[in-house]
Amino acid sequence: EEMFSVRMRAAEGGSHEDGGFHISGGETLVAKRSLEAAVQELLQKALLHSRGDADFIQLVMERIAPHEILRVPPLPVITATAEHMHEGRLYAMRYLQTLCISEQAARKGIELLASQTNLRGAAIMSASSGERLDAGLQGVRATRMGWTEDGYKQWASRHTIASPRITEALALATKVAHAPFVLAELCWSDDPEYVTGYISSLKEGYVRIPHLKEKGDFSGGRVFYVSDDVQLEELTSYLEKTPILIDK
Ligand code: PML
Repeated sequence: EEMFSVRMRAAEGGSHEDGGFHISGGETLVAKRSLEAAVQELLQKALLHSRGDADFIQLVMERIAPHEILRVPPLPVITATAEHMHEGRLYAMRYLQTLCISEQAARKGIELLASQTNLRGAAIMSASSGERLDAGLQGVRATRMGWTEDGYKQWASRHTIASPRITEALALATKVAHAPFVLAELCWSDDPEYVTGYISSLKEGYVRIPHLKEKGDFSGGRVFYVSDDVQLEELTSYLEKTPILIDK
């Protein structure tokens, strides 16, 4: 069946694609018969995040050649224990180091997310030095990923935590974990009401950390940690272009 990539971006205070303050973004890869429903869902998300008041909402639909699509299973999900932010960040610091991220890079990644309130794309960071490598510090956005209908149903029936936020994050994290040169991803939401984040890797799966910030904090974003032999063009092309379907 024909597949479509659907992407949404909403902004405030700007009328063209690059202008404005980023409010919301979303992403899916669906069969043609689900295209309308997917567009509606993303539009609702944009309206919800902007409280019906976005200056700019962009929805892009693009046909994807079926033979280009790679299918991978979702990363296994584990939830760590952390009672409050300090415990969560300490856990993150230690856990990142078990994934071959240096202490310095782990600290820099956490500091970056803690200091950013409107990080548009993910930062690409050297896992050894903690240096930011994305060109012009513009960030890179992972796109063209989604669940198969069956894959999603099966996953949701086995995971009581299934929610649009978590399944979207897991699809992204699964795509990113399969990226060349990526060792791990660190993420927490910039939504001030949502304090759970995660560290994901192909090696250990998707590890949720219940408290990576305090309520009311607008900071957040994503860091992709990469190995020293990283080829940025190859990595960026995979993240932005390679279509990935999350299947069982
Ligand atoms: C986001 O909403 O922007 C990212 C959500 C990350 C955490 C999802 C989870 O609870 O596992």
